[in-house]
Amino acid sequence: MAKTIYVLNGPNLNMLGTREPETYGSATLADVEKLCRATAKSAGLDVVFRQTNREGELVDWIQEAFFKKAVGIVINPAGYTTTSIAILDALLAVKMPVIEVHISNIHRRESFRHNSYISKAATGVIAGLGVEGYALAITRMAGLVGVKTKAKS
Ligand code: CA2
Repeated sequence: MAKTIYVLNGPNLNMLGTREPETYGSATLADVEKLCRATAKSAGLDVVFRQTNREGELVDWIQEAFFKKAVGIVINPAGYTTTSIAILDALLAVKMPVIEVHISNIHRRESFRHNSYISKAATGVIAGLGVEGYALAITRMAGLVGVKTKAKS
């Protein structure tokens, strides 16, 4: 049975592709999900893909990933990046590889976006590479958790 990773998305990311294309591009969240599923499939991983506008729901899903024996978490915490000690604590507690993804380069933007609490629990951080950052994170996660990527024919 394939190993499972969780790809979790925070508040307002359900708006992708509908507003602010200059910052976040034109892909919708459904497009991001398709990209993640295709990347996970060729990396030999199963994926649980979710989005919520609620902080506690993200905490619940991080704990769920642990109890269901997932092997890693890719997370775009969105607006909770710079505020949520609860999400940080949940990620620290589950002790599994975590890759933090931001579609935009948070370090080129307003200073209030720079200080991520989540990074303190992250194995690595990808920012500014658009939605392709999710695919890069999943491919690297496969390497971190010891799954061999299928050769392309
Ligand atoms: O660049 C990212 O991925 C962010 O995590 C996105 C967050 C922002 O608060 C972070 O600083 C950086 C915002 C997500 C909102 O997404 C929208 C997408 C389209 C239209 C409106 C909001």
